[in-house]
Amino acid sequence: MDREAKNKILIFGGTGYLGTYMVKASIKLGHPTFVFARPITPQSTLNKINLHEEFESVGVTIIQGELKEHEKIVAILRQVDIVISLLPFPQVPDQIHIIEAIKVAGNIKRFLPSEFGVEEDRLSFLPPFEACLDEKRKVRRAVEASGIPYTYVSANCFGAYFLNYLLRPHEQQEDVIIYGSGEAKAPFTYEEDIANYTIRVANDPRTCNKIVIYKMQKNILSQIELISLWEKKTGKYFKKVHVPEEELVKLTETLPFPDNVRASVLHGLFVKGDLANYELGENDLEASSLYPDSKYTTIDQLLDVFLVDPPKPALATF
Ligand code: EMF
Repeated sequence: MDREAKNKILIFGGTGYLGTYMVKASIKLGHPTFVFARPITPQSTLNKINLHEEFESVGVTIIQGELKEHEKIVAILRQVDIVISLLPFPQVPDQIHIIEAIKVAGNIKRFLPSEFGVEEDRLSFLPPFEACLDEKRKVRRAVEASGIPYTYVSANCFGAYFLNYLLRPHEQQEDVIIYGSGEAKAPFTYEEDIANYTIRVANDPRTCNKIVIYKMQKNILSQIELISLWEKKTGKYFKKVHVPEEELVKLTETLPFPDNVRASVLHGLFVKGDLANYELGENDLEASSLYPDSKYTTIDQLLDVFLVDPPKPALATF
């Protein structure tokens, strides 16, 4: 199918951590791609300016504006087919402006609100993270009430992000931190696969008004398994420093924002193992089953990449 026949995709948050992967995947899969981004100002970082230039050099159309510019957003929506939001906190509640504009425009075939992490309608976490998830739940309910065709994506743990966070390959450290016993498993999805699957999901009639979970069997590992793989590949042995559950719970209660949120994310993911603990229901869709032709990167393969050229660590958001 030529580019013109492909759905036009508008991405909010396209210059963020997962957003850059998403924009590149949209272009690579042949979609006319638009990014709604905050205006470049004299205070904008060089990284942001360079990213705008890089995107435009590969054919991305960038519309600069603020989420409160209703008419501007309606006008751009009328030129596209699919909307993907990757807006991070604290902009998650501001997605209501996108929902309102989509209702007025009336032509959007699918809206994917800013999710991509845990499946928040099935899981609960300690208060700081739970409060963030409550905001995402409110957006889901507003989307459902609006009647806009939607898909929610739960991609679980971002692969490169968490390999950096847990193994810290950029630091020459002798020890590695393990949250809890280290035996609880978590599902990981490499960011490039999150983006590739999501562009396909957004265009797939089978996923309309559904939740799609990215949970590939080969990528469900515990911290101990992850560290053991890394030790074998690096030939190094790391001293394991355990953070007991009770200490992590205390950190969720005492650390300032956003560190308290991160502590509650770690507690849910790696101490309770909640993401790996629930089984997919018969109505659940799982990405690698939907697209068996699409090879995904295993964590073992991603560790091989890390061995030679570890992606630089980033501070993802919630
Ligand atoms: O910084 C984080 O975690 C550090 C421990 C945030 C980025 C992690 C995150 C993960 C999620 O699902 C796995 C945020 C939101 C999520 O839904």
